[in-house]
Amino acid sequence: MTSDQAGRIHRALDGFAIELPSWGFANTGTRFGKFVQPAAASTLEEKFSDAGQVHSLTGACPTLALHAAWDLPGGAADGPATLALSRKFGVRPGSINPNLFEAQCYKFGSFGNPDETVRAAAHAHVADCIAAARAVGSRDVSLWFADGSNYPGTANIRQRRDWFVDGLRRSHALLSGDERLLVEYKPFEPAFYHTDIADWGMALLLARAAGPRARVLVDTGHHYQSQNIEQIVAWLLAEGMLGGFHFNDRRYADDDLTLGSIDPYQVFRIFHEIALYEHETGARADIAFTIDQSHNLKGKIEAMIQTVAMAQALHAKAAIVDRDALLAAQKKSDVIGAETLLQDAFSTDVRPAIAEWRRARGLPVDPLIAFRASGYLERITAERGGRGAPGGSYA
Ligand code: LRH
Ligand code: MN
Repeated sequence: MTSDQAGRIHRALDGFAIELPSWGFANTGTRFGKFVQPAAASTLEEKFSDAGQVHSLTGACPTLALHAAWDLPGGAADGPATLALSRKFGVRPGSINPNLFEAQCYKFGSFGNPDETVRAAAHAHVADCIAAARAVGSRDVSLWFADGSNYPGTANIRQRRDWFVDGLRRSHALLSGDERLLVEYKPFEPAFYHTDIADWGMALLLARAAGPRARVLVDTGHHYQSQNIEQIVAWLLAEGMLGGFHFNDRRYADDDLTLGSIDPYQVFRIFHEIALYEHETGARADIAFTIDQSHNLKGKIEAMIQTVAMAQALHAKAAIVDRDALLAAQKKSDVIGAETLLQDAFSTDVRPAIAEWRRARGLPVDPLIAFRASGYLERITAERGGRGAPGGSYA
């Protein structure tokens, strides 16, 4: 590790923040069940408290993504109480995620529902979320739609597309300042024949149709097995339409496993494409990094700390790619030369440089060991443990 590389890692980590999902601290499950963890968070205060732990130990996650129905049932009216929790635990409210998939009325969709009263209800929910975002000082309203169908011929795909254009335009018109709409795509689940926003192209065209404050959100778990995700990232960067990520890992589908647990090279390649874009354009990519995982078997706070540390390590590895040498190798089609530059960076042990970065900022060298020694888990298990099994489907 050269001192130049260590310096690049420290600068990269100084500029790196990743948002925590409130639902990642709560008891979640699969359609086959939910294994309850006594220490799991179920109130917004507990979610902010746990996020505060992760941020205080890693120094890299100053914001908490909130899911409207689960965290802000009162919408904007919950603003003052939410800001009080934010001040108490030192983590700011992050992206606001409308919930357009749980209510019974959304059986046949939300923005894409043939019933215009349901579409109007969905529009109103997103409007409430935009007001809630403004009330807590959040910039992003992050939209994911479960909308789609399960059988051929049962949905008018073009008609539903038009309704999405209309709905997103209505929502976009309510934005102000630097507020953004993030449009997340997903190829399937819970719909298993067609999903209205199924891939990056559909999300890009809809975001463009909505207006200049709309961007595309890439959830790493929302791709077919053989899709080249970093190529999609490169295209969205080139189009100026990449707004954010939901990071997780998967072996099969939208498994929502912890980042880098299955294919760490995947996330490294994504960070590399972003770093190369910034290197070549001199522009800072305006991207919101967020974790979107469900921790069914791992301790939720430990899984979150593990994820943030992995994200920092992969971001650090991408920061030390010799990009000038890479561009030269690419220019003369030096295949092995170019490939080796990426592999060298990926196989570099960046842990000593990260430990130095943490030490210099008064952070524990190993946040997971520090968490285990803190007694926090024992304390919240005692405080929260007595509660029975929580209700609710996802979180
Ligand atoms: C859908 C999704 C979406 C969330 C949910 C918790 O699969 O990725 O981002 O709202 O998970
Ligand atoms: Mn997601």
